[in-house]
Amino acid sequence: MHRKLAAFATAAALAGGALVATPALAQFAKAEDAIDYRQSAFTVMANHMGRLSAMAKGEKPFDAAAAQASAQLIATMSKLPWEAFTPGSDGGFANVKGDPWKNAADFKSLQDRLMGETAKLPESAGSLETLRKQLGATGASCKACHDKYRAQ
Ligand code: ASC
Repeated sequence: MHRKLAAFATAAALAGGALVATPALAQFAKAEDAIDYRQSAFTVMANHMGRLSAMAKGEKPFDAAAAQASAQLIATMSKLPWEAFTPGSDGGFANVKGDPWKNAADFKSLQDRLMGETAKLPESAGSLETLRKQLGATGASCKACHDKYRAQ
């Protein structure tokens, strides 16, 4: 009885402590799940950046409604990856360099820069000229982080 109670109390304390100390970890059962999640968000973003880029370069005709939809998706998706950079999720197929966990303030400022630029994309998508300009600023914010923290 006492041992069972003690085991229960220990398990509850551990679970409670883990939830308080590392809320993000609770969303992902394994490091691989966190990596999958954030890479999925980046994949969707890159796909829609590619669609906008094709219009900006004149490879595809400018379609304001499609551009608006892609811009809105990019703005939304750009909020998702960050909680999935869970501590220890740097192995395997993670594709990370430069230790974003050790440089958390710098990493966060790059996230904020990206989200700031993507938030301006939907409004910019009304004309090809404004879209081109804001796509350039957004792409530069992608690249600033990739140069430091994306392995390839
Ligand atoms: C994209 C895309 C990226 C960024 C980066 C900007 O469209 O897929 O990873 O922009 O290339 O330099």
